[in-house]
Amino acid sequence: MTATIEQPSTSTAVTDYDAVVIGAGFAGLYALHKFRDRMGMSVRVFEAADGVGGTWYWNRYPGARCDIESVHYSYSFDDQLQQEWVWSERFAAQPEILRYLEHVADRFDLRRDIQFDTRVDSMVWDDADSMWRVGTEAGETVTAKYVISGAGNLSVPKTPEFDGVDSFRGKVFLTGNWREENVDFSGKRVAVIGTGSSGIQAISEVAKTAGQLTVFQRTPNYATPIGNGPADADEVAAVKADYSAVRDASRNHFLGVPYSQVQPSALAVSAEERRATFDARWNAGGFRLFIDSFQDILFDKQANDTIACYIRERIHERVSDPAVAELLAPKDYPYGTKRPPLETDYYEAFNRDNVSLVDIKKAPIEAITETGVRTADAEYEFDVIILATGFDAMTGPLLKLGIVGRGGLKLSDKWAYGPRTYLGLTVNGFPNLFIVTGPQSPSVLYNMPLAIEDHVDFIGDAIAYLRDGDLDIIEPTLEAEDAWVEGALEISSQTLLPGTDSWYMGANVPGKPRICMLYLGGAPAYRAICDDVVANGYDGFVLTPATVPAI
Ligand code: NA7
Repeated sequence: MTATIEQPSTSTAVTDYDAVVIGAGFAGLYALHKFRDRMGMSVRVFEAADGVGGTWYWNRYPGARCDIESVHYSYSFDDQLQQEWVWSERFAAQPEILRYLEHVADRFDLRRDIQFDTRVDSMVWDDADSMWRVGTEAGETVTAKYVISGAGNLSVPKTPEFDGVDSFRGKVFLTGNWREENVDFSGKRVAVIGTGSSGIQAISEVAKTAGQLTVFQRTPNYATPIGNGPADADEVAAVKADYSAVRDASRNHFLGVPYSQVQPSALAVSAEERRATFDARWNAGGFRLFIDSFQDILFDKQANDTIACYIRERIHERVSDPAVAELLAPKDYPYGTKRPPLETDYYEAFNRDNVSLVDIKKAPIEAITETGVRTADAEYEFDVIILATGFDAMTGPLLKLGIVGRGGLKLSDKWAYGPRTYLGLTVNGFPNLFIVTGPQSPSVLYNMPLAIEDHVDFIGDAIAYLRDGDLDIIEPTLEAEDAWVEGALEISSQTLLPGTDSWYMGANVPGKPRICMLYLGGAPAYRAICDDVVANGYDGFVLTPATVPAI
């Protein structure tokens, strides 16, 4: 199958911009540089915040940091940039990542084409003129031939699900929309609700200074050591000596990191060998335990049980009170089927006198009150409540944009039963719309900066192909989209992920369709598919010329 080239189609109405890009995080910044500076397009970026950074702008909660080593969790598109930038820690904290993105914006003179403080709330495809009309909350409308969403996967925090939040007389923070820096918790009675990655990072930090910290946990998590510390000069020098080879190795790895010690099966080795492997990866830190131990842990429940049991044991070793340890140790779902949080001294926090744990599975939160939190069996008083309750992930950011495609088709209607995409990048009925790291691409299970670069490069190549062929519109066929969705779901059904309630499955948001939103075939397989699509002349897409040929 190759692309269909259709005749005729469109008018050649002039647009305000060649492309509108949504968001000025990792995706939007690179997209602007690529399309404007490398392809000569006119580009407008709309950014809701007053600065660049995306995720790293909005998540300033204490302890926020990346979970892939910074020498890998960074752009690869410019060798000078990656050679010159110096990370101070192995896993940089939010302020440093934000500084990096600000540096990138300055270095490539990006800010002049970014319109800050501007939230896009409508994007309507004009069939007659074959262009997007992009509207902002302030009432401005611009037109563009292409729209590229760099709105991210984890950028719409869940609306708090507790009654009475507004009545609380103290201060409420939301980890996913936290802009105050250096908040002082000393002497304060602080609640953290939620023990996902954000809650776990915040708890470890806040525990150090809060007068009293109460953690409300619904589901315990398999958190493992991040192994952070100052960047090791020798390790960094080794990476920089051959950065392109390191990036190639990353791109050839399932998760986009240059790890190479994974063994085929946790069940094919002796208990001693398995333990030695788990110990080595635990000590190395980061995602080594998750992704560089045994290949079958996400596919085989028995293999998963070995690692889940190992982590439970390690939690018990670190928490002094066995009852608290038992509460902190997950039992009801396989390891890795929720995104594994990485931690520093998280479990030790519960050994402190000023930290306590409340099981809200047993006694759920009934309401936030004027003075604190009421659960089914107790009332707690607080000065500060931190909601670390997660995001309307993957689809939330796109559905918030008010996207309407051909013939008035709303994206929210098209996706009423879950996202439907071709390659996680494009949607039938929504011509010339590209989604960077969209649902049904590897996205959050690929090292994000590299996933973003791959997608932006794909989009740039597609636009260049259209330009070179005097083509105007690119849109996936319904057939290709259906096959892609079916294929992605088929792969996910071979893993343990669908059995667990997680944001990967949309299961964390009440009422959201339950469907796996990731392509789980791994980044290398995914890229090979994308390469084939290109090599076969945009297989699965319909490409439409710009003008009706003269008769
Ligand atoms: P997560 O991983 O979705 O974690 C949210 C946490 O909040 C989790 O422990 C939830 O418990 C808890 N939660 C959510 N809603 C409620 C309600 N209504 N009541 C009680 N507890 C609740 O979000 P994060 O921000 O930590 O991390 C998201 C990603 O960002 C992370 O995976 C990294 O990729 C970066 P539950 O498990 O649903 O029982």
